[in-house]
Order: sequence, then structure tokens, then C-alpha cells
Amino acid sequence: MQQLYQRATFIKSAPEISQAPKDKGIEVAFAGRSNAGKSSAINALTRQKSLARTSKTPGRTQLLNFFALSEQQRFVDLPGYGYAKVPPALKKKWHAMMENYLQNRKSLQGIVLVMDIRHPLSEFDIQMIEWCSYTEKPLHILLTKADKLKYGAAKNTLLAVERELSSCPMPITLQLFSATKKTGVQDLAEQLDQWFLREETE
Ligand SMILES: Nc1nc2c(ncn2[C@@H]2O[C@H](COP(=O)(O)OP(=O)(O)O)[C@@H](O)[C@H]2O)c(=O)[nH]1
Ligand SMILES: [Mg+2]
Repeated sequence: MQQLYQRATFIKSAPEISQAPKDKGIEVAFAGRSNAGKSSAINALTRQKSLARTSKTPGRTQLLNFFALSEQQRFVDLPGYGYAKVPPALKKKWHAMMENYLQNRKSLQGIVLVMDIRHPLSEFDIQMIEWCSYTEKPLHILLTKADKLKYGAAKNTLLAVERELSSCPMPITLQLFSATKKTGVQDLAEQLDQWFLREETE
């Protein structure tokens, strides 16, 4: 159902959860450290060159960006932060906002965690995984920029991350991805279908 994702339109940016669209229908969140390749992954999925802005200057804004597939289906690009030198006040604000969002957002059906395959399981990623464990939200991991590694090395990283997360209580799926080469887009669409089209099969 790749077409569903091509239909995505931007709804709004919200600096706070209180300004998010109504908590109705189904929502899927994309999370990732800044510069991991989150916006590029969203653009590859939706086949829109600049739906989610991509930038070489990571992480200056802390906004939740909402996109609609239909009135009842949304996805959200969650704010990331990157690098070691994050001002503590910013980190604290991010923590509070993410915790609030992940624990209270009823329409949240699953989380796509985007990791740069060359730097998987950063402090940011571990925090997201812990929240998903705690709330038992299903998690789909994109190991992106897979084009930066040889196939064998990429596959080994995939297996290592899978092994690392094998004791998590919630369902976790993982895949290789490249926004540049457009690899893994169909796998991502199939995973999202499981979440977005759930109601229709129930
Ligand atoms: N080689 C390669 N570069 C990528 C890929 N995805 C993103 N990038 C680059 O990584 C940088 C950060 O990407 P962006 O999508 O803005 O990351 P975000 O901060 O997580 O939204 C940009 O320079 C992108 O062009 C990929 O799959 N392969
Ligand atoms: Mg981005």
C-alpha cells in the first residue's frame, strides 16, 4: 500500500503536546537522533522530496511535525537531539515532552526508530527503546544509511542490534534502509500497513 504514504500532507508543527492534533484515529511516530536520517526516511517513504525537511545542520528546533494520510491516519516526526553537547535544559525539556507523548497519546500505534547504521543504539536510542518497553508500544527499527556500509557489514550490524534487543518485552522488528538508494522502502510501508490498516481487519 505504498500509495497510502504518497498521499501524506503536512498538517502542523507543534512546540507542545497540547497543540497536537486531536488524539483520534491511528498515529505512528518517527523518532531518531538528529541527523540520523529521519526526515530523509519520511521523504523516501512518501516519495516527496521535501515533505519533511532534511538538513545538514542538525537539531535546532524541537517541534513535533504532524502529517496526515487521511482524517484518521497520521504520522509524526518527533524532535530528536544529537551529539554529546546537548544543553541540559534542552535535554530535560525533550525528556518531559517525549515521556508525556509516549505515555499518554492514545492514538499512538507504533514507533519507527531511525538509527544511522554506523552509530546504532546511541543514548538517545536506548532511551526511546526503554520508553517503548515501559509502555509496551511496538517498535520498528530502521538501520538507515545502509548504503554507507558493504552489505555484509550492514547485515552483521542488523543481527547484532537484533541480538542486543532480544530480551525487550514489546514486539520489535528491524530492517536495513537507505533513503539515498531507496532500499527498504517497501518493507517500511508493509510494517506501517500493519499499524495503520489494523482497524480494517479487526
Ligand atoms: N548516504 C546516505 N545519507 C543519508 C541517508 N539518509 C539521510 N542522509 C543524509 O544525512 C543527513 C541528515 O539527514 P536528515 O534526514 O535531515 O536527518 P534527521 O535530522 O534525522 O531528520 C543529510 O545530509 C542526509 O542527506 C541515507 O540513507 N544515505
Ligand atoms: Mg529531520
